[in-house]
Amino acid sequence: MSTTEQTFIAVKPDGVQRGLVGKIISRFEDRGFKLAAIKLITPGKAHLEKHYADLKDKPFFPGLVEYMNSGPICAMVWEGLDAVKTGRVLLGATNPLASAPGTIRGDFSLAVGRNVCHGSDSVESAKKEIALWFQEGEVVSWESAQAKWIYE
Ligand code: DAT
Ligand code: MG
Repeated sequence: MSTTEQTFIAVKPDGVQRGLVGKIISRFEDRGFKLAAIKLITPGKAHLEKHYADLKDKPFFPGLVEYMNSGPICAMVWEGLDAVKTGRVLLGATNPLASAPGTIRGDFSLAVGRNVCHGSDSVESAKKEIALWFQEGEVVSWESAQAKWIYE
């Protein structure tokens, strides 16, 4: 089993404005995931349209891009065992009304269009998203002192 799977996690503009960056980081740290990259960024409309290209035909697409473009985003790469799938479990369901309490969306949000965070939905899209949001060298390879206490 690989402990080096990576996922792209972002705190959306509402999460940044609401001061949830630290709390969201803590959920991933507390679970045992390792931070591999982080930056605060306002990447602009074209970049956000590319990020959500799969959804371009949805009626909510223009509003989604406008919302994502409304303030800084905290972009991160988190690494660890089953990071993509388990990362999405930490986020909760897309619609916060269906997100379980204890998840980020289930604890901090109500509306699908203000659901505070993003997480990659597959290993393949994680690779694409990390390449879109981070330059070579911004994703750091390092060994956590905790690893031997987290993994068997
Ligand atoms: P997720 O963010 O859980 O991967 P997604 O990729 O299907 O969900 O959609 C991306 C974002 O688009 C989602 O976080 C919030 C918004 N969105 C999804 N469905 C929506 C809807 N029916 N109405 C408004 N916004 C929606
Ligand atoms: Mg998605």
